Amino acid sequence: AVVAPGAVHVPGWLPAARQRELVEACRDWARGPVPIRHTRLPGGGVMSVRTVCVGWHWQPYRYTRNADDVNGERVAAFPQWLADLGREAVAEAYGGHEAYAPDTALVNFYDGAARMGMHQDKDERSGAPVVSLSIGDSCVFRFGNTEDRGRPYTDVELASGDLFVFGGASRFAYHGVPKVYPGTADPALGLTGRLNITLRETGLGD
Ligand code: MD3
Ligand code: FE
Repeated sequence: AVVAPGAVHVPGWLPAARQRELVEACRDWARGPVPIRHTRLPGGGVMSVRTVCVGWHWQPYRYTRNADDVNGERVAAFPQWLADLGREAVAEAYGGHEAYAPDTALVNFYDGAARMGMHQDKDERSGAPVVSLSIGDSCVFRFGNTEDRGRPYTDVELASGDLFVFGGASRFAYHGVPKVYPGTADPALGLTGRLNITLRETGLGD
């Protein structure tokens, strides 16, 4: 479904086996070299989601190779299979074969109380699309406008296996996650809570 120009939602895109593989990969990344953590904001706040990064380390509001705000280690390398998955995702959403070369992934883990406030993603030096993959519990995803955090916005329920691609005019829209529905994931996934994996091009080069 096209939610807005450049914003395409593909429910149930990831097969169950692929979802389980991604859960395992996220478990590995969460262990290290930089362990999953609640990101501290410069204003003193702490995010309720826990995040681990792959390829580049995101800290508000820049990307680094080493997690100098956590343990100083270099983040895990961005695997080729994840770049391939990103290309498949963009091709599925937009049709045809677009050039897409994501070099970083942010993995967000939500427990039942975690939320993400309305924000824009503008730390990347690239207008390339962001690919979002949801796994585990369902949530309310709020997709807003490019002007401010308020209305108009559209609430969309995201469930396990859903793909969302944000490119073009939607790339710099405000968005957030006001609610997670605990216990809605298939128990066979072996995951309590919600995982969201976003793939991005940082535009930072090697
Ligand atoms: C629209 N993550 O990591 S995914 C984030 O579910 C983030 O964890 C949320 O917002 C999550 O920055 C929402 C959907 C999403 C991700 C990136 C976007 C929507 C976006 C970038 C631009 C526009
Ligand atoms: Fe975001």
